[in-house]
Amino acid sequence: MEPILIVLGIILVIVIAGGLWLYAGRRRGRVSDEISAHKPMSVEDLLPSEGEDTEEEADEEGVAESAATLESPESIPGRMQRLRARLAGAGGFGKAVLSVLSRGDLTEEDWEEIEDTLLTSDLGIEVTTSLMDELRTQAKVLGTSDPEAVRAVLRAELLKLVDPSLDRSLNLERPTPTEGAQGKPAAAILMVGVNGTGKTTTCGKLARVLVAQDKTVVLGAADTFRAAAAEQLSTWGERVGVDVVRSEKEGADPASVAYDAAREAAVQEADVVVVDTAGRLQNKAGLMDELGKIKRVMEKIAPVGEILLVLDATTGQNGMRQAQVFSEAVGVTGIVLTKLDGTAKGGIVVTVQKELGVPVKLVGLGEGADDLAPFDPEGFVDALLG
Ligand SMILES: Nc1nc2c(ncn2[C@@H]2O[C@H](COP(=O)(O)OP(=O)(O)OP(=O)(O)O)[C@@H](O)[C@H]2O)c(=O)[nH]1
Ligand SMILES: [Mg+2]
Repeated sequence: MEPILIVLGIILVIVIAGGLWLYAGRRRGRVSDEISAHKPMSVEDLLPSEGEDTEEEADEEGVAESAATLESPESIPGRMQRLRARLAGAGGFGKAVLSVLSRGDLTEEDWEEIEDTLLTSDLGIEVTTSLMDELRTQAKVLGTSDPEAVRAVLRAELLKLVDPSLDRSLNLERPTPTEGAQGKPAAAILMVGVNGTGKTTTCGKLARVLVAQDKTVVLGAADTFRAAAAEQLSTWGERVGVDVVRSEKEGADPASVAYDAAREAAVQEADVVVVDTAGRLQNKAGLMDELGKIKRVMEKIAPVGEILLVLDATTGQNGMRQAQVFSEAVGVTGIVLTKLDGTAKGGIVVTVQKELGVPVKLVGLGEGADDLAPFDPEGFVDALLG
């Protein structure tokens, strides 16, 4: 064979082999890409790689915007909408009852299911029994085949229990000064309740609402039990832009701090003074007496117009006992029901109002600065019904 033909043959073999190798390499690359596309996502995958145009920068504007909007409190209708959404999200007990009622032709078991739901919602035995009687009667008269009619009946019954006729407004009228007191006293609000129910948070949120209504506010840190408590209230004061009267001394007399706050508010001619107190168990007589003293001392300046008992909605019937003792000790004028966002047991609203004869005035719906709303019976019942 001619040497030239041998050389050409070798070149041809090399070219074919190289082509095959390149083709196989491309296939390998594609397959490994496909595999990596299906690997589980790791934290690193969420981080932008260097030099990549990140969304973080774009978001910075958004963050700055929300920090600015934090200073202008949310409107009341907006809050009520959220209350609805949050209660409905938690699965209000009304919704559960409605779903059984709508089955039509209810068996005795169905009625028992309704009764259990009402009892576990903290409505209490007495209210549950009378509501059951009423629902049974209405079901006999009207039947349960029309879901709209059933809903209307249940809505009307729950609304009756929550009682829309109660006056739920806060008393923010400037009081007449006590004889001999100086300055122009502010409307005084005293926040009381057991440990951890949300007193301090409510003071902060409430101050924010009042500021939004163009009122001048002074906060009083009469929880001198823990240094952190005054710190917590001061943080709220800074956030909301109001003065906080506190004692630098841990363990100072809470009554004297409450007095100083009321006096400072009078001197400043502020509209409202909101005084936070330490959480106390209702069975500690000494601490309950202390509360009476705080009130009496504040009244050297002017009468305290509002004593708000802060109750944690998730504590159920235990909250009732607390409510009674606090009411006996200082005469509660309104209830703040907190943590309603974390429970489907809205029945405590009915029980506490019935047993104390004191209306629920405010509800706490979360830990955020705008998560406090005036209690609106219709909105509440609608939310319970989902
Ligand atoms: N989910 C939810 N959490 C709340 C609400 N109100 C308060 N909290 C939280 O409950 C916890 C206790 O709140 P505080 O305001 O410190 O309670 P406190 O009654 O002042 O507590 P003490 O001073 O220790 O008696 C905090 O983590 C709050 O953020 C609410 O309406 N919903
Ligand atoms: Mg507190």
